[in-house]
Amino acid sequence: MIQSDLDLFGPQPQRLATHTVLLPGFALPPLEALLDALRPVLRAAPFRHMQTPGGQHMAVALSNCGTLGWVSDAQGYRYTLLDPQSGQPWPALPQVLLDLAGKAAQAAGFDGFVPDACLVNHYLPGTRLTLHQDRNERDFSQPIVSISLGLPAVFLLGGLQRSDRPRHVPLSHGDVLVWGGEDRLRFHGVLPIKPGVHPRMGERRINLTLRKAG
Ligand code: MD6
Ligand code: FE
Repeated sequence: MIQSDLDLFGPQPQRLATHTVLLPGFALPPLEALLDALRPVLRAAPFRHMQTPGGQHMAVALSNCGTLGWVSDAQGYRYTLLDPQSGQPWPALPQVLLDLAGKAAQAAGFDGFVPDACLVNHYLPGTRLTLHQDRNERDFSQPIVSISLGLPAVFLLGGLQRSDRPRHVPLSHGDVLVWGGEDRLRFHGVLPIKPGVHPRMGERRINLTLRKAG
């Protein structure tokens, strides 16, 4: 097969580890519907910089939709039913996001993924996310689906020890990363976002991480 034939099928999934799969451009077909669904979510629950248990402010601004929302404050990290800023339940998880997350998980080999939490992270140029593990969820057998929008990023895919040297994974607008199974507790982070303006999303990166938290 010649290269021009291959291109007709678009970029193929890339397995980065046993249970970690990158789906390049997977969020592009439903992108406009996804952005339409996000607008009212972010009106009801605007981006904010949460406090860390150590008393700093997070560089990443965040919001949530779904039954459960991830929060950080002086007491620590946890999921809540109510947005602490409004006192109201987090906005519902839009159907387009539920569908996209289910399809992405399936494409990566995880059947029947039904998230109840979507963390929405907002990065400006220069913002980074330090190495961490996602361990506030109840069931580590459930995967995580992560959608990247806007400015490109370098995702740090580490190992199960903080000291394991992370692999650098470039993430572009529309890419979806799915991981679970034995990779679920890998350390990971995001290098500082390079300055730039994305033609559709402007001067920002937005990451949506969908989880079954409860
Ligand atoms: C981000 N993502 O890409 C931050 N966590 O902006 C995460 O922290 C993350 O992408 C767990 C699984 C996938 C992720
Ligand atoms: Fe994470």
